[in-house]
Amino acid sequence: MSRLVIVSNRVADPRKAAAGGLAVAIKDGLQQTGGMWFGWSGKTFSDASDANANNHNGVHMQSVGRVQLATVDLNQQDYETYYLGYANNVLWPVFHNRLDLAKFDVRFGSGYRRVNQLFAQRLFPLLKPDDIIWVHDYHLIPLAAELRAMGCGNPIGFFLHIPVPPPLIMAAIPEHEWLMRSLFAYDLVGLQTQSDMMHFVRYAESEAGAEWLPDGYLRAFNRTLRVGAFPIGMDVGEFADLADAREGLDMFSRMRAEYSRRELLLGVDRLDYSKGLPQRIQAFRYLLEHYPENRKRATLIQIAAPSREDLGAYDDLRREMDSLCGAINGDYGELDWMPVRYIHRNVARKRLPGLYRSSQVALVTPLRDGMNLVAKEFLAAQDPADPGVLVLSRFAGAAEQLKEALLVNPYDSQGTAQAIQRALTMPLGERIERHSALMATIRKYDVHWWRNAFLDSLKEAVRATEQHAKPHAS
Ligand code: GDG
Repeated sequence: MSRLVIVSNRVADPRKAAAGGLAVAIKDGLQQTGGMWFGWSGKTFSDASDANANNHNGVHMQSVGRVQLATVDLNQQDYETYYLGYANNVLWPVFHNRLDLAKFDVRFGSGYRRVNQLFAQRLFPLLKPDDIIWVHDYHLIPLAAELRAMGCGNPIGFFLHIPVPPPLIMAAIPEHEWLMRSLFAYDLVGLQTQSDMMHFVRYAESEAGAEWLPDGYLRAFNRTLRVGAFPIGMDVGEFADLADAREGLDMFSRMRAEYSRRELLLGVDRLDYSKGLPQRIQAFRYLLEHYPENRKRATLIQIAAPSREDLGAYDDLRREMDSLCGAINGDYGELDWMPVRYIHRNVARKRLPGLYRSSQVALVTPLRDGMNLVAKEFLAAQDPADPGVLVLSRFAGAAEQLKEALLVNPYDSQGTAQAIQRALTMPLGERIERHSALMATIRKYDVHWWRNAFLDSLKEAVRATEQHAKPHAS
């Protein structure tokens, strides 16, 4: 069996539940194949002497069971230009349709290219001829092109966890042509949704003159690239185990005891402007104003896990949330009831299932989101005999799959408030019906399906390309 090599910006110990996200998604694939996970250590060094502290030609190697973790440090300038600059001040905002928040600076682009070259230089000597390489997310778009330039002929797939913007928004990135050409060095590009696929293909056709071939292949730059939608799923079983573990049960009973007389609404997000948090608070305010029966009755718990605090836009958001939550509590709160409990801290992953289960309604209302796993986690944690209701933004990738949720436009506070009211008053029979349909979807398209579908499609793409002996670009 070929070894799986995962490359992503950050690397986590796949045995730790706290790692969450990608670690949970790929741990089986890594363990089964004795795989390697390569990425940034999260550390920076400020001078060249510190760089020598790295072993194995600049790579820290650590074995975790059968899996090897290989990490590199970055210097301060690379951290600022590649990570804070290009990844999080250019690609993240633009791909989430926020040109107003993008900061275009030529130094960011060169830092991004430099770090991708560095990753390729450090990774290439560690590769074996039959390794399958799976690169993750927007930090590493040009990695395959750098590896190919060094002579790497391995199958390389790329999965983008964030959405693809409409072609004209994408074209605002000064280096967009270079980014697109770089993507054609992969054998497969995986996206979250059909709408991302549509944007990607339309962009490639209009800006790169690509030809759309049968079976999901695009031809441009003398290369053939396969493109597919692989909506990321969750590990439903792992989450059920977490819910049944001591911390999960403990959290559930504490929340039930504390809020026995209340309806609990819950939001769990990284504090990020893509998540629509101010709009959510405004919708909740509208609910209290126009459906006064919810006063003294409904409480919104909003967990906003700190994220990317070195960036200015996130500081502004934090201040805006402090002010909105303060105002709603000041205007509507009573001695024995606060409308919003806003918690700007990380909650331990083991406690999340209990929190989800004790809530009647989840508010997952991003302005734009690649998928949104919180929506799926909330559903998986519910009691099937008395499940809560999911209020979901139509602009989350998850909305393409989770059709039985109450879909809302998060920019419309009145419409969102009406959906929340509907959720709070939904009869048990309808809740059960919707929940069981949603569970069938998240069980069928779980994280194992996602990984296998992507890797099978990658292998097929490589076979098809070899059969046609299509020339590789340099
Ligand atoms: C990107 C894309 C796509 C949240 N708060 C806490 C916490 N979380 C966990 C959740 C969930 C994960 O973080 C968040 O995942 P999302 O999918 O909601 O969003 P992003 O972090 O923006 O992820 C997204 C995803 O990649 C996967 O492809 O779905 O669209 O933006 O698992 O539970 N975990 C803990 N404490 C918290 O306070 N422990």
